[in-house]
Amino acid sequence: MSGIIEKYKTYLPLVNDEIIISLGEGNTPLVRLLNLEKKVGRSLRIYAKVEGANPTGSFKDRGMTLAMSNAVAKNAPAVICASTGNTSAAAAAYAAKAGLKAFVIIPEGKIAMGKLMQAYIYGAMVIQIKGNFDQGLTIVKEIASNESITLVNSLNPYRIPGQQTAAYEIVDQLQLAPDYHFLPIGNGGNTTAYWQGYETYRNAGKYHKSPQIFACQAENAAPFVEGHFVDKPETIATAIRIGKPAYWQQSNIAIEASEGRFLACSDACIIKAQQMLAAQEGIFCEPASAASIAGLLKAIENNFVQEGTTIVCTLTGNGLKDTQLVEQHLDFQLNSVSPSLDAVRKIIEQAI
Ligand code: AN7
Repeated sequence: MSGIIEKYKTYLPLVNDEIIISLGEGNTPLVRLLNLEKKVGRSLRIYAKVEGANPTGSFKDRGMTLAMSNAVAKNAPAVICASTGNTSAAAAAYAAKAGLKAFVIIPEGKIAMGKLMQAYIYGAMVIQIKGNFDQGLTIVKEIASNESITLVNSLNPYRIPGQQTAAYEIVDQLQLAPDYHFLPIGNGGNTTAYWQGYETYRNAGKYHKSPQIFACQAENAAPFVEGHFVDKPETIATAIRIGKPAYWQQSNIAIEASEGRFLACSDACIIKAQQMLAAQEGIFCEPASAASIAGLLKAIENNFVQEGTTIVCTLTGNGLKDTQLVEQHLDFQLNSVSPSLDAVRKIIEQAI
C-alpha cells in the first residue's frame, strides 16, 4: 500500500525522490455520521475523518512520513521531539522504519499508556520530564538548534505539508469542499495544515471557498479561546493539554481568514461525545479527538452552523491508545457467571 507521499507527491516538498519512509499512512475513512445527524435533527451532512486508522493510530503519521523521509535524505543521525503522546509514537515508528535513533520527551504521568508503550516498543529513547509539554518543547527546540539531531515536532518544515494531505483527501473523497471543518487544537499545527491544505486546493481551482475552520479545545486548556497562553493547562484529553501553542499566529490567521471560531468544551462534554460516537456510530476515538464532536454540538446549539451544509469533523486519534480513561469514566459492570448455557441465556433474555 502506498502512503501520502506517493499519492500527493506534486504537493509535497521531497528532498530525494528515491527516499520515502512510509508505513502506508493516509487514505483514512470518511464516514457519514447518520445517527448523529438524526440526533441533532437539522438538515446537516456530518462526516468524520477517521485519522485513528493511520498506522500508528493518529494523524501525526501524515507529517511524520515526510519529515522522516527528508531527515534520512539529509543524513540526520537521529530525531527528537517533545510530545503529549501521539507525536512520540509516530516519530518512534517512522524512525524505526528509517533506521534512525529517536529521542522523545514526554510529560510525567500525562500521556496515555498506549502511546507510551508505542514509543517503547518502536525502540525510542523515552525521556520523561517532571513538567508539561510546553516545557519539553522549549528543551527540544534548544537541543535541535545546537546539535545535528533533527526536530520532528510540527515546527519541522515538512510536518505541515504532510498533514495538509488530510484536507486534499477529504475534498477528493467528497468531491467538494465541506462548508465547515471541526478539529481539536493543541499546538495548532493541524489547524494550520488543514487551512493551508484547503487553500492550496482552492488555489488549484478545485472550488471557490474553503471551509470555515472550528478549532476545539478543552475548557481548562484553552489558550486560543482565552486569547493568551495558559501556564497550567489541565484536561483529561491529555493529547491537547497544551498551554503555549507553537502555531499561535498561524492558527489565529486560519480561524480569522476562514471566518471560523475557537471553541472550548468541558471535559464532561468531551467524554460524553467520545462515548456517543462509540456507542452510536461505532467509532472509538481518543478523548482529544472527541473535542471536535463536542465542539460541533456546541456550535449547533449556538446556531453557528447553517442548515443544509456539509460538515467534516476530524477524529485525530484512536481510542485504543487510552483505555484507562474509558475504564475510569464508563459506567460498566462485569460480573462472571457460571459457564453454563442457562446462566448465559438468562442474561440475554433479561437484556432483550
Ligand atoms: C489526538 O503528540 O501535540 O493542534 O505531541 O494527539 O496540531 O497540536 C498531539 C496533538 C489533536 C492537536 N488530537 O493537534 C503531540 C501533540 C490529537 C493529538 C492534537 C493532538 P495540534
